[in-house]
Amino acid sequence: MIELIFATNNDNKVREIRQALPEGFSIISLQEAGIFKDIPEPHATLEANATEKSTVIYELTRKNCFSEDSGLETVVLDGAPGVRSARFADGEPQYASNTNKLLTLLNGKENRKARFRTVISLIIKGKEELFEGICEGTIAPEPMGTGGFGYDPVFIPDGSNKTFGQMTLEEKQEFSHRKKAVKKLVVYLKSLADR
Ligand code: ITT
Repeated sequence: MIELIFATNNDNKVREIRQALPEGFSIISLQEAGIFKDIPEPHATLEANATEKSTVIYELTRKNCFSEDSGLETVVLDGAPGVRSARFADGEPQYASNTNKLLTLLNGKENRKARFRTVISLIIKGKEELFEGICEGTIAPEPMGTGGFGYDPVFIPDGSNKTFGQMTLEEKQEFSHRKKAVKKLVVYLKSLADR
């Protein structure tokens, strides 16, 4: 069994990543590890923030761990909200106000192309590896569905006519940026185990 601490305070991410992991892998959330810490995300890239989060937890625990930073990038807003996705509106992590701000900024814009991007930072035996997952799609004209979290009700992945908010978790996993990054993480961890 490969056991990793997942350096996140977002329960939705824990649920999605647990569901995406095959047998033989188990994750411990920060809460389960008894770590109650708001980890800063001060950097300008997903990569740097992911590294910050995994490094803080590695230095605290000295155990194998990983973090992920994700964001929604739109073409017409030059990549925004991007690394600021969690705090797009008012500097506060509020899913509904973030989504409303995005819809307001895209109002009347023809190009509604967007992508979700996840960067995982794994620290194993003290060494860092990064893994990326991307899901291309478009922003719906209004929120649809109540599933998932964050921008899910307004994101329609390419290849579907439903928003992530209208999908079950299993359906979302077929397209998910997070699942794609997790798959790469699993391939890497299996290759280490085989060595
Ligand atoms: P941790 O830093 O504790 O992991 P967080 O919620 O602060 O949790 P991020 O800094 O990575 O996570 O912010 C990502 C934001 O991007 C998140 O709050 C959502 O608004 C959005 N987001 C990321 N992945 C998403 C997904 O699969 N569906 C919808 N929104 C997503």
